[in-house]
This record gives sequence, C-alpha cells and structure tokens, in this order.
Amino acid sequence: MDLGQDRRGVDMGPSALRYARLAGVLEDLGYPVADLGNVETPIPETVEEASGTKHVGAVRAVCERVALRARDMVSGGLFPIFLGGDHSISIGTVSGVAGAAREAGGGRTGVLWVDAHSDFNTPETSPSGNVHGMPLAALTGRGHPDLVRIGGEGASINPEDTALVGLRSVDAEERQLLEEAGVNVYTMKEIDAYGAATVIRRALEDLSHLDRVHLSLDLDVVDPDVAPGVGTPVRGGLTYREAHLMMELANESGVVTSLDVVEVNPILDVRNGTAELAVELVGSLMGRQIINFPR
Ligand code: B3U
Ligand code: MN
Ligand code: MN
Repeated sequence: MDLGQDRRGVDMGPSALRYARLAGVLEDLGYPVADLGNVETPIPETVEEASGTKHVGAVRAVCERVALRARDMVSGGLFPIFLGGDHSISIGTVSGVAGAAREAGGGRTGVLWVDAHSDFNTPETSPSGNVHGMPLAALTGRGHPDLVRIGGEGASINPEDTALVGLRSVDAEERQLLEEAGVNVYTMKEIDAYGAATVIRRALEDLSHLDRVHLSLDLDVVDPDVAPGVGTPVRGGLTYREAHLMMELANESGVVTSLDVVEVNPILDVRNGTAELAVELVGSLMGRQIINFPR
C-alpha cells in the first residue's frame, strides 16, 4: 500500500523484498516459510481524495484486512512478517497481533518502533495529513477515530509498552504528544552519545515485562547513504553495522514475536540494495550469525 503518503512506489516494496530472497534466507536458517500473498489494496489513482487525513477511508479498509490476517497468523502460532508498503499498514499489523494475543489469553503486546520518525502525529498535529506519520499515535488511542478503531475499538497498545529507536525527525507538536504519552524514546543523539549497543539494550529492557514484542522496522531508520530506497529519507541514520547490531541484539533477547518491514521504495532504490539490506536485517533478527561460536 502507498496510500499513507504522497510518493508512489512503496507499494512495490513487497515485490522487491521477495526478489531479494526473503523466503530463501529464512529457509536457509531452517524455518518453514509460507508466503500468504498480498492483501487487496487500491491504488491512489482510484481512491477519492478526502480533505484532511489523506485516503483515510481506504487506509482503514486495507488495515482492517491486514488485522484479520494478523489475527489468523497469531492464532495459528506463526511468526508473522508483514511487508510494506508505507508505515500506515502497522495500524493493521499491530492491532491484529495485539488483539489476537489478548483474546487468546496470550497477554500483553509491546512495540519496538525502529524509525527515523516517531509516527506519533494526529490529524491536528500533522503537517502533511499523511497517515504514515500517524500509526503509533493511532495504536495508542490517539488521532482519527477511523484509525484508532482499526482492529477493534480503543487503543491496541499502552504507550509505556513501546520503545522508539533511531529518531531524528519529529514535528514540534508531535514531540509534545510523545512527552505527554510517556513512551520510551531513543533518538540518534542517544545512539551517538552512548553507543548503539547500550541504547538497544535499554530499549529491549523497557519491553522485557511484555509477553509479546512486535518489531516495526521502517527502513528509513538506516542512513540514506546505505539505504536510499525509502519513501522519506532523513540523513544521520544508523550505519550498516548499527542496523545489524540492533537486529542481532533483538534476536539474542528472544522477545520479538512479529515483524514489519516497511517503507522500502524500489523506484528510489539503487539496484534493489535497500530491499537486499532489509532482507539481511530480517536474517539477523531471525538468528543468522557470522559464526556460531560456542560461548
Ligand atoms: N512527521 C512528518 C513526516 C513523516 C512521518 N513519517 C514519515 N515522514 N515517513 C509527517 O508527515 O507526519
Ligand atoms: Mn515510519
Ligand atoms: Mn520513517
């Protein structure tokens, strides 16, 4: 889906990730993989543009379908990997995963949001009206009622059950909302000051009380020199090595139970390198190591 922002192209992200051998990399690690195909999504050319929050009705309809798929996968005991698409899909993925787990007595779900942006805007604070800048706010019960309702009435997750890592582009009023909500925020400044390992371990520690953790990986967290094929590049991001370390430490912690890979834009990419990096990062999260040296 690319309805959550203005640039065409992120709807081709899933094809690029498949072409970069996502399934093969997971199979090489020993996992059985089932590709469940694409979720039916309209293109912006066929969607009537509403004023205010852009394409909100269509985004909601797609996210409801995504949430149903997410529920089925969690109920079936699978590890869901959702391919975007712009980041608005995560209103569907997270609400579905969290809702299914809650209802099955599987407890409380938290979110590790790895992104250059905090995606905590509401229609009132958003400078763009783009839904991909709003998903985390909607998931914690803030924003457009049609977005907050996705996957079931009310908030899907508690703000204190979230950790945001890699931020370097936050709007002024969005920042105020983040502060009021009490989410755990780690900007690039903390990564520069304390090092990626320390920051990632703290973020994982913030989520250690939870039964499930959904990792939402927006590829724009990585520096655009390394990952140019993203919808909204912001310079000053994670290095190649920091991005891998993040995934390796998440793997070591053993807490991650579902994953989004979003905002890969093949039109802006160079020889599919951003999709290939994304697939490598999924490999690191799922246990790929340079050597399995006994410790
Ligand atoms: N905060 C801005 C920009 C933005 C958010 N997420 C992305 N870009 N990818 C907005 O439009 O909400
Ligand atoms: Mn995002
Ligand atoms: Mn982003």
